[in-house]
Amino acid sequence: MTSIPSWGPPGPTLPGTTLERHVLDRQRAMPGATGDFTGLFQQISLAAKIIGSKVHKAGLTRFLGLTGEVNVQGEQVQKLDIFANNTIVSCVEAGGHVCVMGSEEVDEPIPVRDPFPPGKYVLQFDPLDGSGNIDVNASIGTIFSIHRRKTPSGPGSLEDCLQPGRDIVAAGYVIYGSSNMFVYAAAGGVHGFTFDPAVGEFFLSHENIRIPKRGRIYSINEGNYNLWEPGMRRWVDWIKRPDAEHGRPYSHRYIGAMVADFHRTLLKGGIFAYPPDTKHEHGKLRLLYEASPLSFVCEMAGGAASDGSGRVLDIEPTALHQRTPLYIGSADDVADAVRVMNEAE
Ligand code: AHM
Ligand code: MG
Repeated sequence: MTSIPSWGPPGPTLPGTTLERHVLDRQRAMPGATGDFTGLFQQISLAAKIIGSKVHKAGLTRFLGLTGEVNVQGEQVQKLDIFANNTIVSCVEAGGHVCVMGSEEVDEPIPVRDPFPPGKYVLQFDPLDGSGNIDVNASIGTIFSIHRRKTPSGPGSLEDCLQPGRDIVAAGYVIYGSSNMFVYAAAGGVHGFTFDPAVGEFFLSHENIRIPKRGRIYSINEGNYNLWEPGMRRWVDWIKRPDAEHGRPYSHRYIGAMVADFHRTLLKGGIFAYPPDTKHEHGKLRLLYEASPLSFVCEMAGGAASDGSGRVLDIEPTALHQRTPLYIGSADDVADAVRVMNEAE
């Protein structure tokens, strides 16, 4: 017999810290914590695992479902973004931690259905962002944010959804790529977890992510060049103009799925932008479940996010699906973009 417990000293779960353990440890340190927040994260992470598994079989499922939307098991073949939406809604509402949800795929706020009790949080999400990338095996992702409810009790409402990004309690994204990753930001910083398919868990792989103050990459759909305002064109011309002393020209990278373009920007630095153009008067991206959550992640990692004139997190939302211009990434690169765009002619 030995006096040392055979399971070892208290510490991280072996072979690493799971997402659930990470959130739980941080919640335990908060006075008055009830476990609701950890519970909500468990539901989101379960949904992410289910969606990730489906995404990785997407080509096969599509092949099997070619004739008449029914696969060989006789099941309806759903579009993946609808499948992702329904998976998140059913995982999360059953947990009892939210009172209402907002989704890119659903016109109105999504109430929590009977028999599930309304909880104290509000979840907003884009279930499968960049879903056009599925057909070409490129990365796609899920984006989410969590607010506390504003209405005092009962079913949640639109009022609970229309909250500025600065009041987000936690936000993050899941990227379905060469590996699946879950990145979340809360009061304790920004942390990334990589999915181990053999164990079926997300394990901490990127602790306390900090975005570089300046990068060397810009990310934008430059096919829209002639649809932009002159200030926007001026900034892109400037960032491409050789200036060895200041590290220009920057390299250009654009996957066309914001989660993937943002993930690279977060890790390597630089800037991602979706400005207004003649087709998209207010930009293309949606404030509540695309721009706001990623702006929260970016600021928590030391970066910045602007709509061209002010902080994205300070925009007061007026509609569930409203759009906003977005310039997000390294603090110095976002400041340069706003300065050059707004310079007098
Ligand atoms: P989606 O929510 O319909 O997928 O659209 C959002 C996506 C972003 O992921 C991406 O940054 C952008 O649309 C790409 O748009 P574009 O093809 O105009 O460059
Ligand atoms: Mg989207």
